Amino acid sequence: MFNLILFGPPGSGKGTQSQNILDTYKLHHISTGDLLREEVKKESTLGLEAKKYMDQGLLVPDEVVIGMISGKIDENPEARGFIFDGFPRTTEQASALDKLLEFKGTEIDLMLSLEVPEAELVKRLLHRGVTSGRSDDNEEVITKRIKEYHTKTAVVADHYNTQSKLVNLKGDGDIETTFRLIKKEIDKYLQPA
Ligand code: B4P
Repeated sequence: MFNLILFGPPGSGKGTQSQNILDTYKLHHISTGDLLREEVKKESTLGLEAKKYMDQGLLVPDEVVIGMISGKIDENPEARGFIFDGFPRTTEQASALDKLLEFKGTEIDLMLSLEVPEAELVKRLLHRGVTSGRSDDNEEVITKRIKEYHTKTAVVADHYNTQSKLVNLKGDGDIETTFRLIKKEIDKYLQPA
């Protein structure tokens, strides 16, 4: 089993590149952002709670997100491996993920961190806001999300760096160029399926 964390600030291309990785390596994709948006759409209790945070550009509480992830791993025992997209976003989530995987006899193999300058992030997210209708893609909320990333999430890279699993990649090229950089790293562990 090969387990990858795709890491980076909001708008760095985690969701976009997850799709490319999925197509090439047939890993199972777990995006906490997508899972939370599905719950919001269903207007479930979890979704209504999560929406309060997401609409403000804040992280959803750890216990809500960790519970969701555990279920998704259990539902896919035959997976070749997992892409964790947008998770973990706090050191608490990282420790919980490590424990969860250890319990299942596996671990994170690699964290790829996409580095993109802030001005480019804002530009991409404002553009996505026009087409996606996402309530968190306006300038005020984007600024809050980037701030949350710096205060709570950026430190998660250190967690995996101390385990020698972190690789930083330039994420400001076009989608194909960035995917070539990602593929070069994953190929060291796994062949395309
Ligand atoms: P997410 O859904 O994870 O989304 P994101 O960080 O905004 O975007 P991503 O990096 O995936 O960017 P994308 O590929 O779409 O989070 C949303 C919210 O959910 C959070 O703010 C939080 O409230 C909550 N949440 C999620 N996970 C959580 C967790 N673990 N704990 C607590 N709360 C959590 O790319 C953005 C845009 O750029 C797209 O339009 C794309 O087309 C474009 N783009 C991508 N790559 C490009 C490139 N190379 N060149 C030009 N444009 C590019």
